[in-house]
Amino acid sequence: MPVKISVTVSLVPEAKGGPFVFWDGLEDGMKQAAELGYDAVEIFPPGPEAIPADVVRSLMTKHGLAVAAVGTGGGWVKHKLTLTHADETIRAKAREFISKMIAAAGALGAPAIIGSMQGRWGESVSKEMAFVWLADALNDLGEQAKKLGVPLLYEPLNRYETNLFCTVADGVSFLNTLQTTNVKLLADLYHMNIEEVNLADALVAGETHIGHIHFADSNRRPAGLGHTDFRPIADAVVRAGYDGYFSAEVFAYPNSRQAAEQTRAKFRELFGR
Ligand code: LER
Ligand code: MN
Repeated sequence: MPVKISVTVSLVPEAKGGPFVFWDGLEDGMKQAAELGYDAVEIFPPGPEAIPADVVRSLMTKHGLAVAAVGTGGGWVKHKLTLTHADETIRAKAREFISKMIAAAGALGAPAIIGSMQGRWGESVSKEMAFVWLADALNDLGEQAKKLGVPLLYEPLNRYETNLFCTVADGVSFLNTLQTTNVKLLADLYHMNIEEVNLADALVAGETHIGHIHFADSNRRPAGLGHTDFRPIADAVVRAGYDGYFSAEVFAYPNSRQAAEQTRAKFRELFGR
């Protein structure tokens, strides 16, 4: 199975200025993704109600696209929910939100992503406590996703966005402490550019645990518009047997259409398709 290419569509106006390519609704994003020869879209919805299975499935059929993944960051952006919040009620709401997102994404054959909803430790929350809460939530939510036949994706973020863990290797160590084997890592090349010694080596070392890749350049612009050297990364992931998505979670730079075109062209240059 070859690697596949996906592009992000944000349905959250409050996230404006964030690293997403298309912003004008699912129909528009999917139409443009199909025109440019993408395999899939990755959706960033405000909540589960924004991606009703019947509506999204008919768009998938119409445009010949899969849904690569669904982000849960709306739970943070809109409701400030995290899995490691000091307040037990907020942690419970965060779990409930993610649980509904797993169900909504699963109905589309897609995994949900835990990114910014992981939160951080500090103040009244000790590091140890945060990891206990995180592990408990991931064991539970990972098994829920398993029943739907999809993994749950967990994304290590850079040091400015979390203090839980920031590298692929630390992510693998953490996954190895879980009871569930259904949580996979999301390797975001932008975060990795800040945290890893060598991106290709980190991807090879973590490959069996990596379920999804965010395809972004060093400055979070589309691949090819920063200083990341993509050739060794592409060669390494192919050699390691990765057959998941490269999904463009990047700024709409210089605009949505050109960001999608640039990403598509870079993917073709790297992978020949
Ligand atoms: C989400 O995928 C991510 O990478 C975070 O930086 C939140 O934007
Ligand atoms: Mn990301």
